[in-house]
Amino acid sequence: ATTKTHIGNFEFENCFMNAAGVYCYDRNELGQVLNSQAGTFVTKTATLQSRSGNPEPRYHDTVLGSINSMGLPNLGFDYYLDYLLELQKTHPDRTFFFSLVGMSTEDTHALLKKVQESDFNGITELNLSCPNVPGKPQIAYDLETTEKLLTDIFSYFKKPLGVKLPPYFDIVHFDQAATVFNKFPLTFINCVNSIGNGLVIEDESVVIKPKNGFGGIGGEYIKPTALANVHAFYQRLNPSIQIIGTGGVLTGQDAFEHILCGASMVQIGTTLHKEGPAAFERITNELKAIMDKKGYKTIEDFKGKVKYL
Ligand code: RRO
Repeated sequence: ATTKTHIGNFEFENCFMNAAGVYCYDRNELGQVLNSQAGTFVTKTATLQSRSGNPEPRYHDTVLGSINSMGLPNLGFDYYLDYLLELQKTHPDRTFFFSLVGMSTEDTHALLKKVQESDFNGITELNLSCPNVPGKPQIAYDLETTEKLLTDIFSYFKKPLGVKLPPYFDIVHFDQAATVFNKFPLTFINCVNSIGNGLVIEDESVVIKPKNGFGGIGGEYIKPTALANVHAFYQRLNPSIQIIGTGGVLTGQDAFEHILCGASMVQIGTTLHKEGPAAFERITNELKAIMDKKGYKTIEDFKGKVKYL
């Protein structure tokens, strides 16, 4: 079996990649994903200026997943763009994802205009779902703001663009969000970011320092929510908008389920943080074994084909 895939007009040797925020802070981490079995990588969400993020400890692994309140630490737009432009020369046959968001609407437009004017020829992922910057709401929970933002963006942004979404939890919200996204020439949506503002307690105490312990939840806890979001949007979106599935992927079986729900690419966050880039080879082999056993040769053979009762 092959786990090749495509997003827009770009082909990828493998459907697995990191989730933004994990193994993507600097050239060292991105280089490790580049040289792993992953099909591509996405950078840590970049802001115009570098940020040190929230006070530590700000990431904590649990048996069933993780909680984080990193607060958007990143090396700044120019750092990631320089690396991406360098890779376009050294790896002209490959395509990478650039994750971005501004600390304000004006900053978001400034960032996207810089991408538009640059030689970057990869895919941009606009993060509409960071749950961890005190005082800044998750943009995509406000669909009026989101629609206005996308309207303004697509007036000047002509390169491939997708959005990273928070999980939604109500059928009406799936309907309303899909109606907004269907108005735009998005290349993809990515479901889901961490479930925002959970609270993990161990030994009578919270486990991370920012926000008195509140943080985004990832890992095994969130797979049913992630699958529901992938499939709800798969059912509702124009087929030209592809779906990246993220959330609760520990095994090849988890990835198989994301693809059954409609994912064209699968991202790995908490498991990559726990296991390192060797996770890509293990999970790819597990998915291929499932496909071989079922007689599926490509992911197109089962993508979106989850059975109903
Ligand atoms: O940096 C973070 O705190 C962070 C971000 Br930007 C995000 O989108 N999702 C997340 O779980 N953490």
